[in-house]
Amino acid sequence: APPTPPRIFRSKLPDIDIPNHLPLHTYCFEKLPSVSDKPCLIVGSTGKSYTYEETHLICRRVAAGLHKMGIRKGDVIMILLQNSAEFVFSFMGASMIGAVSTTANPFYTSQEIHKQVKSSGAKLIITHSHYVDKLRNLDGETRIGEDLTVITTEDNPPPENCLPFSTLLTDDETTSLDVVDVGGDDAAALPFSSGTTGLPKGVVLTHKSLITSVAQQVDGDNPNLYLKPNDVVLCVLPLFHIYSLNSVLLNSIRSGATVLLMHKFEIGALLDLIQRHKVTVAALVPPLVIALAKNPTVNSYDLSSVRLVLSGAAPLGKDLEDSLGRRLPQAVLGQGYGMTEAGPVLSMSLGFAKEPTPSKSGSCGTVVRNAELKVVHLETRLSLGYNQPGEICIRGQQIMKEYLHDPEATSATIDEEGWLHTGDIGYVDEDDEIFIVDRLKEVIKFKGFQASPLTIFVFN
Ligand code: AYL
Repeated sequence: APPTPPRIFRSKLPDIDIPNHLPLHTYCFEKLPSVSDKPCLIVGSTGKSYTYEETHLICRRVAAGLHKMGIRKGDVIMILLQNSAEFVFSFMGASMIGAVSTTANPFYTSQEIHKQVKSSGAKLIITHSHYVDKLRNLDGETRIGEDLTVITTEDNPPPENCLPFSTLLTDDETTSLDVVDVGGDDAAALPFSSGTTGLPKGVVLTHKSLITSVAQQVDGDNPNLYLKPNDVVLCVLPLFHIYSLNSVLLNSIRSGATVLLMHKFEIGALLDLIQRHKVTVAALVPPLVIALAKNPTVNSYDLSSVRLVLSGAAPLGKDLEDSLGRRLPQAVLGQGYGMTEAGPVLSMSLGFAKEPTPSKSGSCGTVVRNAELKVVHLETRLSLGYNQPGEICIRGQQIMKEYLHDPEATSATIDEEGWLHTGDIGYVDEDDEIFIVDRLKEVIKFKGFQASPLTIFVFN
């Protein structure tokens, strides 16, 4: 008898054409002419805002500035920043010249940062002045200003041997950009992740993978995650993590929505900003859901503008989801399930769609469109049907290209048929909704983010 074909789960939404041959920045800013005067970024702490046109112009200036500093296609820059407009300008500017951004948590120890600098091969770091000390003389070799260019966001005066961000803001934004041919299989982002085993590794996400992932969420006649130009999207989760970079920043820019940047989480400031800027969409992790659901100060703010709350990166219990639902009765609550290596989104609640189908409390939604998901038996590796827990695997153009310089780890994660093995145990119920029940891997998660035991996370 022929071997039984694997049981493959698909989205209820039809596949769409995804323009993933484009460069990421071109795809994200594709609708620029129709939103040019709308606010793209608002800096929460100062209230300063940048229209789409201004944002795009500054990104192009930074691109030309990076080129002037010797950064070329394929070169890696490290973005070691808290959420800020400069983060966005740096990431998009790098993309425009085909450079790759490796993002890191500024709260990492010197040692952790230095490991990532070495392993990614970053030539230039963009950071805040008060983190520069972490970069000095880490191995007794690297010298700031010599082997490593360090750019700081605060201008007057920058720390010794560092350059101010304004150096990047050349006024000849048109030069050197048009000649760079980027897109498709070229790397765009290089986040670090431990994956299912071992130490942090560089996850190569290409222009194609990131465009595919964003399109799977926000494109099509009936997008899985429906964002509109008049949405104000809360960006409190750190952009150095792929969840916020992809599902908040890239999704919002593609959709012409406004991104409200918060450089750190503080409950009072958060509530104040939601009320003041009439936030409509909030992407959260379970610890922030707890704060919103349980903190008594929430009652003194008007949060009625919030229409959608996305939770991801860690399990969200049914009870917690229900108590947030009582606080925000007007909002649709639901989960996204992602993994850095998976591009990152595997599934999302269809309650967020333009024509929504409600998802069950506790579910991670349905597999995204233009992708295949299967659940395999832990021993036999055979694919399983409805309601049978096993390892979740995903296939599609959104997944990572590879782990940087690590073919062994790559082939242990992505098999010959293109299936990425997540190390998560879950099942798909008879309504095609995904439930995660356990993890095979040893990843340490702290407040929803991968962390080494030494790491003090930004939310503390
Ligand atoms: P990484 N429920 C339970 N566990 C989850 C969930 C969830 N909703 N989402 C992620 N995880 C766990 O690489 C799971 O073990 O990326 C998964 O393998 O830091 C691991 O976290 C991956 O951790 C979104 C929504 C991105 C979520 C993400 C998560 C990115 C976390 C985009 O829209």
